Amino acid sequence: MAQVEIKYTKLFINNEWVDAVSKKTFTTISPQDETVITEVAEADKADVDIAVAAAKKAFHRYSQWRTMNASQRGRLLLKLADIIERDANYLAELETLDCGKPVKQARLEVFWSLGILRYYAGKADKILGNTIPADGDVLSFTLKEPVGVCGQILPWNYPIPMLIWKISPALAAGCTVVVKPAEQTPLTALAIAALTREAGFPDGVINVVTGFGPTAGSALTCHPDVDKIAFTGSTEVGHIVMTSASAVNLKRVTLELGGKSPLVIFNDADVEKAAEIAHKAAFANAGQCCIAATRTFVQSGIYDKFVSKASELAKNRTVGNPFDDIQQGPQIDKEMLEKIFKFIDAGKKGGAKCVAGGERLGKIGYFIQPTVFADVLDDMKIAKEEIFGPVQSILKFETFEEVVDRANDSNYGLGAGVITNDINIALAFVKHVHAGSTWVNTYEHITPQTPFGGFKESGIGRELGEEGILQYVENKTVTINLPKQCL
Ligand code: TXE
Repeated sequence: MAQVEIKYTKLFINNEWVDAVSKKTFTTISPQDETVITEVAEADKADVDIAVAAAKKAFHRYSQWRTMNASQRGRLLLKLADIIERDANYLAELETLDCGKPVKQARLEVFWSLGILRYYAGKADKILGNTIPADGDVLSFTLKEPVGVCGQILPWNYPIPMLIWKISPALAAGCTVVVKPAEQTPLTALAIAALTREAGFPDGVINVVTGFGPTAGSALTCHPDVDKIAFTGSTEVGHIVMTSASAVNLKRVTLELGGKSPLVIFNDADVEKAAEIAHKAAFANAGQCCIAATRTFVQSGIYDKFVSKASELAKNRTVGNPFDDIQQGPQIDKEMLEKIFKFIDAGKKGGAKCVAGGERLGKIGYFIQPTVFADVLDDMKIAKEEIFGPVQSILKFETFEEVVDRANDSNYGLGAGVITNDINIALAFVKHVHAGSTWVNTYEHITPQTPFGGFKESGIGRELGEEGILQYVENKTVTINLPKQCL
């Protein structure tokens, strides 16, 4: 295990490091060897109340933050980006320690996040309203104003990117934030909190409360002084978040939830290339990815060849110590390990053909062999529910019409992909598939500029791009009575 210095384990409130009011702590565990990494302060309602009060004060109309020029907010974000870049290697190692992803992948994710931070830094002074040719002797225009105090609840699968996705548009828009990282991966959010202080963000603008969902997370979603919640996590908890937000103060809610994304490969595709795209689409981040293409639909003419190539790729995928040069590290925790094996067992018992993997790797650490099931049918558990592990399900299809209906037959609608050389098929698929992001001859290509989010139970609202920042502003319409001669 690499030695990575852990500098911060307390709550970050009002630019200060503080213990939880209860003095409680919780352990964060290494997914690689199941040892305790460290103890971290455990926030609950009392701490969330203090953090929200700090964020509310920082949002006061005469505060340093509210009176700062928008361009200066942008410069602060750029400065933060430069400091994060300076510490990129350290942050990547800390991320790997806490969540087990390959360190080279963690490094790429830090740089990918920097692109998002810088994109939104540039947007801070470009959040524009409209002038409107309204009826009557009036002048009308709209102002885009920051929504207020934002609670931001993060998942454990991409801790740094998810933090940056959430804080960048909120801060660019002029909001203040209280962030709750996932209990499995609190360390990098705390390390980045320290960097926000170094960058010079005023007190209370950014607060980080580490703790559990039903306590700290719920205290945020139920808090009457929180104006907006941005949540990434399970669809199950998404329902809870929505219910509490609406019960308390109708706070604004954006949700980025689960998926069961289809990737459809037609007969005319290059099988080798298609299998590689599908492999990455299913196994990236050990399958712990909301847009993982977990339903690989393959047309009958190339089906057998594709299955054999997919199985070969999975068998050759390197799994092991995430600090080494490997492709896949451990799953996040014991609970997820056990959950994934329930799915693998269901696949085997349900009649799908396991053509690669299917077993645990080693006895220590949460490692699973990359697993491929062929001959999967639509009504099997592994084809319907989100597994969130390194499991690819391959399903055979015959016609375009059939596969579109089958791809859309899901409560989810996050990602979808199509691989074909026929532009008509590609565009028809894009038009008819129910998904927030669709890719043609590629997959999982997410950029700072392009909105991301789900149809149906995959979520509400969009992150990234122009749409992403609009989720953090209120629209104020201003109408001014003007005598006719002034118009
Ligand atoms: O998610 P949870 P879990 C899916 C994936 C996975 C499943 C369960 O299928 O197998 O979710 O993972 C906080 N009020 N995704 O249990 O519980 C929690 O502390 C407020 C998809 O980790 O949804 C954490 O910070 N907050 C997903 C965050 O919610 C609550 C990424 C996510 O935890 C809360 C992760 C509550 N009552 C899992 N309960 C994606 N969309 O990428 C929990 N939380």
